[in-house]
Amino acid sequence: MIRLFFGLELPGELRMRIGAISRGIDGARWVAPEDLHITLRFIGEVTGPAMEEIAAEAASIRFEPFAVTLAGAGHFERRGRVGAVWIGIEPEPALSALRERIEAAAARAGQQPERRRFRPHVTVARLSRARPAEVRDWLAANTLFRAVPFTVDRFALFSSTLGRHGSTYTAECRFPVEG
Ligand code: 2AM
Repeated sequence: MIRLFFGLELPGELRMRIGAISRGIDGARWVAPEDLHITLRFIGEVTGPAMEEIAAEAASIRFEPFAVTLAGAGHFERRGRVGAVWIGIEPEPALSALRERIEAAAARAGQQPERRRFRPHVTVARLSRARPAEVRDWLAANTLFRAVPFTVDRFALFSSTLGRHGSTYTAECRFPVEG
């Protein structure tokens, strides 16, 4: 079985920039710069043949290149606790449209529909017992984060491997605009 998700890779300069703000919360599990990404559609554990089917459907997706701007910072809570901090993404209809096409491709490959609302973000750290004051300070320090837009001209099917220091991600297939 292999754990998969669709997502966007980030340009190196952006990953470096986020790497530079990946500090200041004691006990946070910071995502390594090379693993920073935007998830478009989480798939989960599948077999090799299922992965091939998913990739084959994704390969039929066509889209026009578009620009994405990372801006702002936020957090996700679970059961009243901050579980992750992230950098946000400015609303971009072309990004949502690409996500819809990936959702349709996943459905054609037999995946159950994703019912959760799409909240595009770049997870910077996962937290379990962080001090609220440190989380607040990190969010305040990065609320004005804003990067130059970058062009999205491909998306990727990533595998996720759980290692000793958390998950690492590998782009297994890339799907460029030209098909
Ligand atoms: P996160 O960054 O917000 O944690 C690989 O695990 C990617 O898929 C991560 O970016 C993660 O989002 C996302 N992901 C993991 N489990 C998920 C789930 N059950 N539903 C949706 N997305 C998930």
